[in-house]
Amino acid sequence: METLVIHGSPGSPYVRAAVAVMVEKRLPWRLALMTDVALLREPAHLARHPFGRMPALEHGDFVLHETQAILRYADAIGEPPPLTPAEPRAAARMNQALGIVDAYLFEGATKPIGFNRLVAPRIGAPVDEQAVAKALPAARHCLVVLESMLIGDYLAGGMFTLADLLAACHLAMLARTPEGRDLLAERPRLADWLARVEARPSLQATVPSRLMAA
Ligand SMILES: N[C@@H](CCC(=O)N[C@@H](CS)C(=O)NCC(=O)O)C(=O)O
Repeated sequence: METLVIHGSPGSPYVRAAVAVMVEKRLPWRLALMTDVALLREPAHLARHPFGRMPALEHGDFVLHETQAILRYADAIGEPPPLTPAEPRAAARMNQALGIVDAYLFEGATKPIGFNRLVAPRIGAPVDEQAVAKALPAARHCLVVLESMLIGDYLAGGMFTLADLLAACHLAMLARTPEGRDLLAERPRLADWLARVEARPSLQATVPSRLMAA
């Protein structure tokens, strides 16, 4: 199998998920490090990702962007077990959780809180305290809803799915901020689920500091 090349930086929860799925599915992968956000606007990257974001995947002459698409592609071509339930309602729950992560958790919480607490200080950008404070109710709501989906051990029931993988990458980033730690402390069942998912070899192999060295 040809190596799957993921373009992005280790600090991104989406990039982490794209690499973690390669580990879960025992696919050969390589991270093409994007150390500077200016690279996102370069023609070479825009050809891979017309929205100038990360990750982008190259697999031979096949190029793909959007993390959900990358997760599903890896799940389809990698080794078993599948990370998508066969049972329609469980699959629908997985899709619902993936949608929540993209539409609400990332936009409402990981992005404003994670950027201002983790990225801005590192790159010398101003920290927007108002944006952090404004994000807290939406972040709390996301955590309440995700916790309510934990009827079984995982977000879509009894099996670990792509939704657990993506949501854990986002919540792990949030948990590295003081606000995220407090919000997770309010939700012990979700915190327990996060600890279980983060203990998986795929998540362990992709903590940002390890990915940077990969
Ligand atoms: N819908 C995209 C979102 C990807 C995304 O927003 N990635 C962030 C990093 S976590 C990014 O590229 N940010 C750079 C920017 O917005 O300029 C996906 O699912 O892959």
